[in-house]
Amino acid sequence: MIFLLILSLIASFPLKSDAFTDLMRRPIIRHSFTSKVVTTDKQIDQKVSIKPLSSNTVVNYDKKTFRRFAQVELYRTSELEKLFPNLCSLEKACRDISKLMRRIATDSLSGNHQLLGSEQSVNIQGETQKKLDVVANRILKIALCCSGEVSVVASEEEDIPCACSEVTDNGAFSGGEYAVVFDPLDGSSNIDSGLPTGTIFGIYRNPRYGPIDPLTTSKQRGSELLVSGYCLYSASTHLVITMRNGVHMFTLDDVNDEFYLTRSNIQVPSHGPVYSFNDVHESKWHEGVGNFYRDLKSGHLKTFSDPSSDDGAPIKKKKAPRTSRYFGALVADVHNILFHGGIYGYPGTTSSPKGKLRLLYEANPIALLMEQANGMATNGVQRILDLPVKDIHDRTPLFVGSRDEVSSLAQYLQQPQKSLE
Ligand code: AFP
Repeated sequence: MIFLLILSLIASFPLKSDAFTDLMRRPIIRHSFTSKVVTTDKQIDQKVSIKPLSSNTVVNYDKKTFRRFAQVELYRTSELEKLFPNLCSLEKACRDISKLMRRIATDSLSGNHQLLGSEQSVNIQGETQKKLDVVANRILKIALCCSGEVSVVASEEEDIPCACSEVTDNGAFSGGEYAVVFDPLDGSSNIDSGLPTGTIFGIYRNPRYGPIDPLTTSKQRGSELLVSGYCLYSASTHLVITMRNGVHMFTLDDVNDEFYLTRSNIQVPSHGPVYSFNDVHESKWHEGVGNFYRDLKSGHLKTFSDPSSDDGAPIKKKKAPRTSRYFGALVADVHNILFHGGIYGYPGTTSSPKGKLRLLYEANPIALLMEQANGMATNGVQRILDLPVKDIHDRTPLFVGSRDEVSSLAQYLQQPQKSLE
């Protein structure tokens, strides 16, 4: 009797009961922030074994530390095997600079002004160097030269490239196969306000024959770069790198003081909404850049027919959503575009036709990285990586990001228009 009563009760709530069973069967779905792929709990557990964080537990993200990754990748290309200690030194330098960045404000509170901007010097280009620029520069120089495989370091903060034998004051450090160029602290004007900054680096091989001349070695085209990347010091510290094997991102785990692989084979979207320009100089840009910029902002970029064809008028493309972001640090702006798609631009002006950014230390490493992520980098007319480096402090206009937006800019510049000069 009781059994029949229970049966009739269940039968009277069929919908509720079905919905409940269905809900119980469904796996819990998590949206993975990094990959935008919907993943179940089980899949996450299989991919990474994460233990709860406490001071004495080790987080094992599938053992993909930066060093493990570099070891495996370099081993594949036996030609680059010797780069391993060099990359480890770079990684260590990024960790050290990241720690300094995190401490800078509280150090100032406790009266330790050693690393603040109060003590300033002026670099070769007449710009004020914050103290931290100088410290970051020194950290990188020592770390790279002591790795043993680097014989030349060229820094944006110094007037000429240095031989490692001079940096270490030891002739034993003169025989390394590689030269490293870097901007130790890109976006240093952001330091005082706690906004993002970065380190940009590129690695070349020394010419195989003849004595190593630091200046000649450093003046190679971007197309000769073996490795390039940046460290972003922001809410998290990221090391983003290409060894000409795609673009990979590592994130610093502050607890373990270890960089873990968090994104591999990053591809910049072929088009995207972000535009990053400082338009304070807009009135002094080349007319073509100005036209492109205004159409970009309005969401109506044009496509132009081949100038040799006869049908004339440009076609307005379908309106595309746009959003403006500008951090004032190339590393941060490029990082944002790498994930969301769009274009970063620092054009030349009538008074500074080559703009502000340095070809060797900023444009070339970022250009290789963006090309490896399936994006583009030009000065508006030519591919950045093909530009000759005449002087180590050469500057260049830079347009970098998604293929659609960067190639559209090149099209605007090809249209007949009166130059501003
Ligand atoms: P600082 O290192 O002097 O702050 O310059 C940063 C930078 O070279 C680059 O990272 C920025 O994108 C660009 O200059 C910002 O320049 P503006 O302040 O002229 O926009």
